[in-house]
Amino acid sequence: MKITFVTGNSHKVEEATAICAPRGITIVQNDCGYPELQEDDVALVAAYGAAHAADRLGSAVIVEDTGLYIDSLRGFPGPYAAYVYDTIGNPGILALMRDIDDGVGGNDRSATFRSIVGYCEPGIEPITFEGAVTGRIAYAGVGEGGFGYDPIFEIDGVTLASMGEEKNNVSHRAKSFAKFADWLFGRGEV
Ligand code: ITT
Repeated sequence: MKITFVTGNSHKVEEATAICAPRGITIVQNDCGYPELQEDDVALVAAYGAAHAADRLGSAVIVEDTGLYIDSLRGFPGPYAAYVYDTIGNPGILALMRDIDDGVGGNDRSATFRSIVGYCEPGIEPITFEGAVTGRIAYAGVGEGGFGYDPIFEIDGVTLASMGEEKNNVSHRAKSFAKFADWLFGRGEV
């Protein structure tokens, strides 16, 4: 089946396609945009965005919202990951974490990516699917692949930007889209 993915980020579309195509789902990008709530919970942002886009387009849609939660920065930038990336970027995050070592007492570089897929059809309540992955913030950017925070987010010593296709097996997005695909399959739509 085909599903419309409302996003302005073509990297997300490439990754969603790599994850969903083997499951019989074709992802079609629409970059018409949607209002992003200033909310602490990315699930609320995705649900609201999906409902708004479904009403506007008059069809079933998905949106996807990502948050990055750095433990030693008390969850910063969290749902504001896009704004922070566009302002201070990876160099700014690395600078904020200059004095933070991996070690005991919670003073470490651990971080979690959360991805929420929001699905909606006109006239129904939106449904959300979450995927999360925990890793750590590297001491410097490494790797040419991926996008956004990928060069500074590592899992078992390898940054997402260095993983190539493997990112689509282990990432937050791999998990949220796999849950969404399983749900579609359960409805008999694929
Ligand atoms: P849309 O809202 O149009 O889908 P966006 O890029 O604004 O696209 P988000 O608000 O979900 O998407 O993204 C929050 C930020 O996190 C943004 O700066 C992204 O570049 C970054 N980001 C999202 N997914 C990521 C990933 O898999 N790896 C690294 N950075 C990611």
